[in-house]
Amino acid sequence: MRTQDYIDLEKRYNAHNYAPLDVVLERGQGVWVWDVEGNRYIDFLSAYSALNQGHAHPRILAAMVEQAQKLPLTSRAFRNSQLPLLAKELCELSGYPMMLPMNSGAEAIETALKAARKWGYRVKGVPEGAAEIITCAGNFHGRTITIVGFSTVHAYRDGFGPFTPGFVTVPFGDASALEAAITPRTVAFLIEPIQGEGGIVFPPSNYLRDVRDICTRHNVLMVADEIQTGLGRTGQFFACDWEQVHPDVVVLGKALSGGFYPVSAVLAEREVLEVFGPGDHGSTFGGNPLAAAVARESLSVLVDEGMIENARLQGAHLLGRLKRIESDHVAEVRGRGLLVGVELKPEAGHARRFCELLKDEGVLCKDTQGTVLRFAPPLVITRDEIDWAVERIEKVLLMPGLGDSHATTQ
Ligand code: IF1
Repeated sequence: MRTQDYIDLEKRYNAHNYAPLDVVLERGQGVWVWDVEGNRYIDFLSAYSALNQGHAHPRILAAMVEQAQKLPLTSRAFRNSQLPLLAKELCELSGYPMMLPMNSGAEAIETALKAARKWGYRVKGVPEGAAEIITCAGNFHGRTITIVGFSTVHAYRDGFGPFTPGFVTVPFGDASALEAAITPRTVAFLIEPIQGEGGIVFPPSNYLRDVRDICTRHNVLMVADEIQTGLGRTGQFFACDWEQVHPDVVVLGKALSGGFYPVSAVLAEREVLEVFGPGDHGSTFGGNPLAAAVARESLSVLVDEGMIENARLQGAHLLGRLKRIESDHVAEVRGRGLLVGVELKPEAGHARRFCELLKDEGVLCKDTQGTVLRFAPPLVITRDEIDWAVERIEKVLLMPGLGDSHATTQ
């Protein structure tokens, strides 16, 4: 079968909730992937940061195979010999006293929201049913009805209502707006330290610190969604570490499994996670031994192989090189660690078109917001590999007249 055969099958039998680039991948190793025609590409998306450890990391693969042969699933009706070790190792590494495992990012966000509400009623003393949670304009936290209910993006909400009440929106990066929105019923503020889908948007410096102070003063839980920014992506374990901010609750997913398996977790202070009792929350697969073994090894390789430091080092190199490209199409280049956004001028045409051209050059990446190219390679990338990719990115960004070509939408 050739590329077009796979595309035809997918179009015929699969729901059309995505518009992927027309490249059909079948193999990956480190920062590289190969398509069904044998073409090689550098992966500058890393499955939206789920592949921080690179494709098919041999140590994670070995841990996965070993556990799959022994015992993949028990359900939480019984105990397993991997979950307690993951809980200990993740807590020690992250500085939190307790964790709760789930599968997808959205499920872990839902878990954090449930914990925050129950904490509000049982600990803070908010009247039952009245809890308010503050979220940011431009947020992305997943796709459940509750979560898209507080999205400010039309496409994520359109046709999916009615939505869960109890959510309030404030502008991202505006600490005074947060403080003004807090009422005696506010239980939590949910925030991405850097907005990913929002367009790699950085808040003003000291914002996270101000948020921390405001939340502390008003007895509101600071809940950080580090699903995309955590686990070394920005050159620190958590993106919040850049401002030495310790949220009350942190949500992890994506790279927690090195891309092998859906594994997510909520990390929080004891007072928060202790609101859960037997029977009030759970998941068939959450905390299963295969997930736990894979997550344990994914965390180990991140630390053992210096990937977080590498993200800082190579990220600075990538950002520096991209900033030096003198392209008429580029409005701004911004980034931290290996999470980089190249904002195109409106007249440059849709960012998707650039992604298609980059694909033809052997660089896979994803547009967001129509105007931003998102670059987030695996954290195992070398300086030479960055240079290889930047040469191609430069070639595409220096192509003239892209604005005249047809703009494709998502
Ligand atoms: C899609 C975006 C990225 C996330 C943050 C929670 C979740 C995500 C900060 C939910 C998931 C993914 C999901 C994927 C595309 C992708 C994405 F463009 F949609 F917004 F990364 F930027 N919090 N992000 O980024 O985690 O339930 O998916 O495990 O939905 O198409 P999930």
